[in-house]
Amino acid sequence: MDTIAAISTPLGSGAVGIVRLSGDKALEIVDMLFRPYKASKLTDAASNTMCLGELSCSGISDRCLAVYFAAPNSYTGENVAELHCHGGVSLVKRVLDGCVRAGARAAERGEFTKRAFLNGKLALSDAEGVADMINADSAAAINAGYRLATGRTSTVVKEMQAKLLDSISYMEASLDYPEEMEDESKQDAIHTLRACADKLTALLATCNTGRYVKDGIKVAIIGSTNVGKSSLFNALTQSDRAIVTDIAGTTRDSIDEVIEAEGIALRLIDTAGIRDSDDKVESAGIERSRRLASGSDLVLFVTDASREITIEEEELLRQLNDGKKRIITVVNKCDLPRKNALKGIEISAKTLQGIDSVKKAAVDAVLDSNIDAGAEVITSQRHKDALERAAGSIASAIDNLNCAPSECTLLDMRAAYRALGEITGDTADEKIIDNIFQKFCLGK
Ligand SMILES: Nc1nc2c(ncn2[C@@H]2O[C@H](COP(=O)(O)OP(=O)(O)OP(=O)(O)O)[C@@H](O)[C@H]2O)c(=O)[nH]1
Ligand SMILES: [Mg+2]
Repeated sequence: MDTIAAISTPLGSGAVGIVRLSGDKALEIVDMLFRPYKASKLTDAASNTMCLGELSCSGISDRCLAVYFAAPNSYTGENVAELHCHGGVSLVKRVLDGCVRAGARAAERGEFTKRAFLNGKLALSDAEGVADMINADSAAAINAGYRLATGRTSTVVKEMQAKLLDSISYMEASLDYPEEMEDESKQDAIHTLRACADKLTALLATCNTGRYVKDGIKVAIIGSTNVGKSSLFNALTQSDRAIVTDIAGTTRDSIDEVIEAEGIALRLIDTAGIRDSDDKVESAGIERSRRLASGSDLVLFVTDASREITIEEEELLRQLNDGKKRIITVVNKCDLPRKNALKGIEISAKTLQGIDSVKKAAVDAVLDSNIDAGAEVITSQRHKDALERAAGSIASAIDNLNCAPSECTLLDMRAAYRALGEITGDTADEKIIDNIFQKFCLGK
């Protein structure tokens, strides 16, 4: 393979900037640019060991660290070298330029990880886990990415594929033999198919939770004007991002912010208070509030404890219920005398009473409590699609097994095998693979 090079750290002034090389000439190139202080060249020193030395290229020098990982024991499976220089933008760009002049090519997005996949170091789903970890913004999302990256999903999928393949081979072989053997192979197949069907059902049941774990929960704060939505938003985000006044109709445009609760990202949206308004700008904001409510995973319906519930609020609640929204009612201003009979979580955005209960309730309302924390969770739509197709083919194989020729069952079993292979990557076509790696950052 040709040799690729990229800056693997974000471009900006920082303590360290890493330029990474992978390919046939990676070691040769690093030896041209870098002189360790305690050896004549980096590759004379031990693999996987940092060496201090002097880097010279593109008219600049740096005292820095370098390391190499000899094939096949590297991230990509190829010879890999890394130059850990000082993290100046101009400096690392010149180092990359030096690598290119010495014979490397600038890497494309995700090309290091793509090579790791092509060299059998990672399953395709493992590589997706790496990207998920990089893009994660909550502890749960990082951990789900980590489980994916370290092969939890690919192992389960490969086990199913292996069992299917055994049954397929047995059934194929039995076609040329007397009926008893065909019956035996069908017995074997039904056993395998039922086990796979159960596993797939269990995996697919985690998809909803998986989506929230990975992408977070979209929470719209909705209610009449002046009930304290923006005050609640500020209390939850521990900021003063939203403007709070005692004038009804303060918030015109929505604002959003991500917080973490119980390890899950909550994507909070403060919205304009909903009421009848002749004001053009306010009406546009109210229209936006309704859209955001309907596009959210959860609505925090805020009401004011210090006054009775209004007809408009009752109407708004009815509309939200009709839209099948998950709703948590939040009764705010509980520091004032209570006049509002609506039941809900009692809080005061002013004294911060009950704010933690709102966070916990938001997570509990959306996450499936039946799924235990350490369980395998499907977080990717792509994996979900493939699992659904595999489950469909397996259901059809089970249906056909005793009433159609074995060939029909075999077709379904092969289709299930291929669908599962799209997850691990062994039957994924080039377009899918390219699409996945293009979502990576440069240098990964
Ligand atoms: N006593 C008390 N006052 C509160 C509380 N929360 C908010 N307020 C007051 O209620 C008024 C309205 O608060 P906002 O947060 O701007 O209300 P809002 O729902 O965002 O209002 P709009 O943006 O106009 O829809 C302000 O004067 C706040 O100080 C609370 O918990 N207790
Ligand atoms: Mg507001």
